[in-house]
Amino acid sequence: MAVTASTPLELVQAVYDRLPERVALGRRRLGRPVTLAEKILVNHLRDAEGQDMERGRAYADFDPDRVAMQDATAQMALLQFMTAGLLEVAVPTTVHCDHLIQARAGADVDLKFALDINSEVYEFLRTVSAKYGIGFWKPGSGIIHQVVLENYAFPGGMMIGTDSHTPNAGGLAMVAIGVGGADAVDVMTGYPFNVRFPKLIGVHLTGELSGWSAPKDVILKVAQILTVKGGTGAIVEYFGPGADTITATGKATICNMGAEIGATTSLFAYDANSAAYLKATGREAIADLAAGVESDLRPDAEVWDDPERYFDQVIEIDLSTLEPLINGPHTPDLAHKASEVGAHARAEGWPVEISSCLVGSCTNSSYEDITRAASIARQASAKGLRARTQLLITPGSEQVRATIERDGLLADLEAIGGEVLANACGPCIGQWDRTDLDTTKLNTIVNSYNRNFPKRNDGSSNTLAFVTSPDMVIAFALAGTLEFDPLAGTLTNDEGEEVRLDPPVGEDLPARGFDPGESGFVAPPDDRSSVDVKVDRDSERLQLLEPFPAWDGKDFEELPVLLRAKGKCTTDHISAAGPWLKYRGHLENICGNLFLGVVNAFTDAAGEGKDQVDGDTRPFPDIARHYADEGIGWVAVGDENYGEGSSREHAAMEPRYRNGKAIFARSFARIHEANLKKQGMLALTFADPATYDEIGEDDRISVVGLASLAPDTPVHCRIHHPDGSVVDFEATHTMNDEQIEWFRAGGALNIIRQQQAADR
Ligand code: MIC
Ligand code: SF4
Repeated sequence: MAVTASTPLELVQAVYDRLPERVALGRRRLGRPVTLAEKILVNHLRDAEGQDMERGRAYADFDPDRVAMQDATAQMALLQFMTAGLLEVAVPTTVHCDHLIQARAGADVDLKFALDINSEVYEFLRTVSAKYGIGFWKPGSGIIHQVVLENYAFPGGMMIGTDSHTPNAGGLAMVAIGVGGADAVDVMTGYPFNVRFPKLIGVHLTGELSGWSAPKDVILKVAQILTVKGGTGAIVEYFGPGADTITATGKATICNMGAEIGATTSLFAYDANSAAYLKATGREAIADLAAGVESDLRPDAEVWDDPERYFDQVIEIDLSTLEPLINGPHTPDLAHKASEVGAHARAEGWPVEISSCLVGSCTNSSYEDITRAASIARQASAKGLRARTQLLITPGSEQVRATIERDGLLADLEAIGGEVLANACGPCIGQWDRTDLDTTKLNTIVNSYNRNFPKRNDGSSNTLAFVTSPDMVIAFALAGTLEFDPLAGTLTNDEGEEVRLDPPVGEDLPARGFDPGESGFVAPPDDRSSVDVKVDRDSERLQLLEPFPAWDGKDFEELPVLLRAKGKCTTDHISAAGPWLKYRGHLENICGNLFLGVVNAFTDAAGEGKDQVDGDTRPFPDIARHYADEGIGWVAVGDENYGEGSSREHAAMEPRYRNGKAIFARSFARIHEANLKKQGMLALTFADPATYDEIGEDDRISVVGLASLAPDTPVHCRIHHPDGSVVDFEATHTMNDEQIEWFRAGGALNIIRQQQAADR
């Protein structure tokens, strides 16, 4: 199939050709009508007739239609893929350069600078894509999820992506799942994507959004209800009359941020808004094909009538009563009404004065988002108001940028003081060379992004980040303080008059059509055999991978505890982004950040602990390296939802590379747990959560009976206290037989390598 800047029609046709029959099969096997998620899942099962579909338990094999990767994760994924020895990828795949561009001085300068300092990595990604038949999107073309929505997502499709916000494509009725690179390697090498058959959470939407309430508020509300772990192992399916009132890009915003509640993915049904978006983005032919199977791209009618029967949990949201929300700081589920956030901030001692406001990210950078934001900016100018904070805007894609520039919307934002950055992730992932203030002091920022963990945006834990809709970001920028509710409050303009802001007005699609801007797509060449993929031996940015050693068949006896994490331990805490993004292709070098953000429960210090070899206090990455050099295995201990957040598999590969053997936690986030297992690490959950408190700094941990590791059977473990006392405890795991083999082989990739070598 030709590798193009859009999903080939024959691919979509093939998915729709088998859809009605598979839907019927799903109804027959489940003995009832089915939801949309079930239709799409059954249509992508490798063995639709035989696969166990017990939700939340059975592991199922799926054949996704596409793979998408962004530059920061693609490096490690493709370095792994290269070791499998294949000539080309088995399914249509794309690489998108968006994470490595740092925001410093504005779009053009920043892009040039990124092209320069990242040239080696971009060249690797370009050539490796060319070699293996992968579509390559150059830096500047936009953020992966926006580019995928505009070009590749299609209703009823299934996709995996090496980024946790891949579910963005659920806005176009696609089952799109964020995974680590090793999962992507499975699919790129022709193996199925294996995941637990998801549970289903239904969100019943009634009413209609109006005024200041935006799609973002739906997911900010859902995050408040479900919390950061409430979606774990589940697909969130939005349905009901309210769902069909939301535009395709609005739905994408909601699905995108489903990552923040740990959901496997989120999706909406196909409707008139989906068709309009497909047509506006040059995919009328896909809309025509979708029309032919429309009823199978929506849940069965019975699901609307009696949702409790079909979903494990049902949430009701009346869009007409939904108020604008602003969530944060530190966690995306901490919701406040705009009318209350100021008072709350004062009570908590958070600065109410805002230092910076930012619009953009994969969550909120669509044409509609910018029109709504620009409508506030326009009236602000007319009413004599300007931004009282720094205001930074990152368009989601080159197509959005070119269109909003043509339509005068960028000018509206610039007129109130906005500055436009490159079409990229930028400050959303710490790629922000912040010079506007001294970040050693507590400060508040407001953005339209999705994650707000400490240090996320500017590397400073003193920066308190709140997430909200783009319209609200502009309102807060004009106010300069959290103590402003645009629904009720007034602002003083440059004439000293009190003025009110009217609610935002948006256009979901450009009346004059999209301006594609400068194309950033590079197709692989016809003759790929001569393409040379270079990885310099002395490179600081790229390093070829060696297979991890297989398990030696021995129990893990009396291993030191590298750390016990206190509180939230996200992948940002385990393997920070920002300045460390530059080492994403170099396992040895990126290990320098291992656990640097973790608060040590034994001392309350961040990023350091006691080296058990010599008793000295050192940064965690140094201790881990020391243990690895000495051949000492170790364990680490986490609390709830360990590994929350991103898909970055570095957070699993680094401990593995540094000779970590097991991670214990009270619970794990889905993608991270999968990443640990893929790399041959044990991810063990305390059977009794109180065991977490039992583990001391100088204890040793044993994990025994590993030779008889079996599915659904707890693992026996022991704590050896320094006084010689021993406490036995049990830990559970989620490995099936195949995954136990990954552990034995030293990682799933070793099995693929062996099988590929045997086939050759
Ligand atoms: C993020 O938003 O945290 C990232 C950066 O996009 C990550 C991927 C990465 O770490 O490269 C994600 O969401 O998966
Ligand atoms: Fe990029 Fe931020 Fe989206 Fe991650 S969440 S893909 S860093 S824009």
